[in-house]
Amino acid sequence: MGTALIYDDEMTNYKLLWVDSICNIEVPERLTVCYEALMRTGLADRCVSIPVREATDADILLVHSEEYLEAVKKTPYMTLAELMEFTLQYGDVYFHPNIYHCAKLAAGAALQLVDSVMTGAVRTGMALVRPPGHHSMRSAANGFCVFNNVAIAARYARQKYGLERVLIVDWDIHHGQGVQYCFEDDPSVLYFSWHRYEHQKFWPNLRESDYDTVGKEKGAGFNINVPWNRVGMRNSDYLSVFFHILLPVAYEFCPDLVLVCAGFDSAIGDPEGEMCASPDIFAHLTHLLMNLAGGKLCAVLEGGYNLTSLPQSVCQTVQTLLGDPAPPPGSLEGPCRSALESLHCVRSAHKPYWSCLKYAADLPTSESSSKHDKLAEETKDKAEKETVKEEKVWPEPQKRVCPPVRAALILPDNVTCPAGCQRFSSTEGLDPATISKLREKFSKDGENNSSLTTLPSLVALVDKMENHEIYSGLALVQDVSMAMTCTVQHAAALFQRVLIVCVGDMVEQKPGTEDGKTLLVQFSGNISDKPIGKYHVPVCLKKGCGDVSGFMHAVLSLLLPLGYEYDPNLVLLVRMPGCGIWDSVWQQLTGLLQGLAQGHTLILMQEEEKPCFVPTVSCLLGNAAPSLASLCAPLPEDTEEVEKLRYHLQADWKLLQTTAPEPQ
Ligand code: Q9C
Ligand code: ZN
Repeated sequence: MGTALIYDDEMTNYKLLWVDSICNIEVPERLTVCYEALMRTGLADRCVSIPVREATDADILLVHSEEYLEAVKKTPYMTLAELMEFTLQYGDVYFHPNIYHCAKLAAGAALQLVDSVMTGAVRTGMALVRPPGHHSMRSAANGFCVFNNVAIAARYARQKYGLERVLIVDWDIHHGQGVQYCFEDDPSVLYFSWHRYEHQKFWPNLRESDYDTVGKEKGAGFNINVPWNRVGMRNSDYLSVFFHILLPVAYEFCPDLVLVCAGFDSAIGDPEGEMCASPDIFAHLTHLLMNLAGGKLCAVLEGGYNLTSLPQSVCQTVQTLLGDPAPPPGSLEGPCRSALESLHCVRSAHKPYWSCLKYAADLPTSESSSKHDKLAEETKDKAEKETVKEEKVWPEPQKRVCPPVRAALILPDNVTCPAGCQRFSSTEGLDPATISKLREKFSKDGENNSSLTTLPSLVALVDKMENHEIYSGLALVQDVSMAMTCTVQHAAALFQRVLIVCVGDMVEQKPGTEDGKTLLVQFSGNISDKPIGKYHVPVCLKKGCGDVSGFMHAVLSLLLPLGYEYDPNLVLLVRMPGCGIWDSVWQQLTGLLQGLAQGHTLILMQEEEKPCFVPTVSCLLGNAAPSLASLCAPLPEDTEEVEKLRYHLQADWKLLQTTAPEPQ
């Protein structure tokens, strides 16, 4: 299942024709540098190229008024003076004789993308378009936008394919107020946007861009605004919002399709956003959305004005859509105070609407914390005005590792190896001393235990993952506990950090150490005999792993933040027999964890679990997990357990925080 790339250089054929210091950043080169970067890196060739089309009047009228469409239709015949005059009635936008044509192509490109994904021609895709769309309103151009490409695409997808729920993720650094207005009272379209806000001091300076605009009437709860009240937000701030707001809500919403307003003015170096997130963060943002809606994701370009970080970010997004594992998230320092304040406000505003947020903290009734923020801000603003804006520099994203073998499987002889994988039983290159040591260690009672036979292969597989010869692996073993103990021992000697995710109860002693070489997260129905520690996180769920909502909540808001902050070199995912996890949940877990350790996931399963082995392998190969049904409320006990753990651990793991510490 491929990835579509939709582009036509006709969309570079319009530009600003007069002097305007606000609009001069929206240039044709924005598109050409992106396309050239995709060509140069070979990414374009790996995509399915789909032609653009013009959106029809009927398409455009899904969102815009007839009067507005008729007015825009006249612009190709206007003189320069008339164009300038026409432009004046709107905010921060310019017209050109060819912009109407390009705007029809931009909207049409979004619709072509929706069609390609919905008909199954591809699984995902990206449309590189100009003009952008998310600021344009029913009867107004705004913020470089003429027609609202993504809003039109959402209505079109709902109508043509009978979709019930569409999620729009707007990671552009501006608020897509046009999208918000379009779907404000519509519960079938969930709109999420983060945006530079600075307490309404930043464009478009709207009161309704704040966290407390949550949607109206039936649509209450289906509009999520995350205002950034400071510039300089970093990777940790963005990821925190994904882990603690967007992903839990998105999984509860259960979309049939995900549309991304993919603006890259939220990346470092952008003159509009002034944020500090690195271009490779978009690999993770993309990856984290790719297991929703069965992987049906359409990214449509919006903003992005730094001609270096824009193409880098686009390449990261497209490479992730193509299924290449994400780069290491690097060291994340945790969210800043201002981001935590925003996070807290948003979670509390949306508590009434989403059961995953039911236990979110209320806003403090006193004005203490906001006062503190205002004070700090005034001091900071003064300091900022005195310093000259200096050019940001950042390293070019590293070339992502792409080992030749995607998934290697250690299987009993009677199990056939699925297509696209490599059967692995090689012990070549293994030190015989290592093997005999293993045998000594694990053969109890001196008997020649037949479950020992896979151990040398496991060790060899771990070696090849360390060499980047193989991405990921799966072993069907006779004794999962023994295999785990053995693998952990070997991997901890080889890798700096190993994340062990254990689903179900362990029979033998717990693997791992307290020195940070391993981090163990264990999900089970029983209370752990070992206490919670920085590197030992037992998650006790009421129904074990059998409650979908409780388990997913724990994965999204506990396991993922821990995993990202820990930044392992290997993820060991262990499925204990009888753990009771649903196959679709197990697949989600497998898919999500592949964002870590550059895709180096090693899965251990007991031989009897053969039925779920093919679906698991499919996820290792980069296929999306099937969509979970709309999640109901997690059991209160489970939410409490996750909250308790987050509270215990947030001093050690900053990505678990959701509220700002009390000011001293
Ligand atoms: N410096 C998009 O990114 N000008 N539009 C703001 C404040 C308008 C951005 C002026 C920016 C529009 C799609
Ligand atoms: Zn923008």
